[in-house]
Amino acid sequence: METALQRFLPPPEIVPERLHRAMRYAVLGGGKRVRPLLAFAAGELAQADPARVEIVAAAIEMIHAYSLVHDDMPCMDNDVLRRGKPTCHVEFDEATALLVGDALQPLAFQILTENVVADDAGTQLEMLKVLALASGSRGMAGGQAIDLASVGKTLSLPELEFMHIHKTGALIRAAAVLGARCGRGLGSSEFDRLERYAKTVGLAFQVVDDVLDCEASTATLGKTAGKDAAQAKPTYVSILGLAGARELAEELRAEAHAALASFGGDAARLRALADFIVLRRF
Ligand code: GRG
Repeated sequence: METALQRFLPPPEIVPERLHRAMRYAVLGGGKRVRPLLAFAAGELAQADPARVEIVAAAIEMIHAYSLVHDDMPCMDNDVLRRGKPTCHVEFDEATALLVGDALQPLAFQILTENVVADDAGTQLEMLKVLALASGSRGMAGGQAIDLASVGKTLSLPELEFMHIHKTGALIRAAAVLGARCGRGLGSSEFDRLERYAKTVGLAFQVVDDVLDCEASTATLGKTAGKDAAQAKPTYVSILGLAGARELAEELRAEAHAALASFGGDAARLRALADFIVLRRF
């Protein structure tokens, strides 16, 4: 994955050098790569060629990296630390950070149009639409808008879930869907179960993120800990308490495993990822 990302990002010595350096800074050398791992795991379920999955995984990671750069900017979360390093706007400047996002997003779509990732053009076009919807106002960007509007408010559990299904869950679902679409066509029941798995691990990811924000240190997370409470953000912990949030994460892990129950060994990595997402400490 790291090699693929290096390859798809513009070289730092090409004009405009500063923007290209900042794009590489934002994407390379950090991050858990959860979304690419999900794409590869779902690809394995559909016996996809890893060379194809690598392309969709890189595209998704570029969208994710851009969202982190923008999320950290002063107009949004205003943070100084990400992936254990100064955030992009701190290391470079605000205008460059804005442009990093502006450039990473189309680059993701560019690599999905320049490379063959599906057996037929119709499926590939459908895959582009999946990524566009997951990233836009009915996906991640919309979830971020709801998040910004909910600071200082009390949300109900369904409202919180709605926000996270969009903000975090949409791209996680897209990673699993696109990874699988690189391979053989899954039957509709198989696909439904994969989607149920993806929705569940997407939520579990966020629940654990909320728990870690309370429990883990800034050094372990590589980003500022304790921010949710400091910014009066509604979270699973603020609604359910720490023990309740941990319990929910475990329930979601069991649900994710249940969604995969009828799959055999091809789903082994998806199962391992559900465990990683819930049991992670960073
Ligand atoms: C700016 C359009 C726009 C969207 C931002 C994803 C997002 C929406 C904001 C990130 C803020 C945040 C802390 C969200 C909670 C869950 C999350 C996505 C955490 C970061 O993802 P990780 O843990 O990050 O996968 P790494 O660095 O490991 O890739």
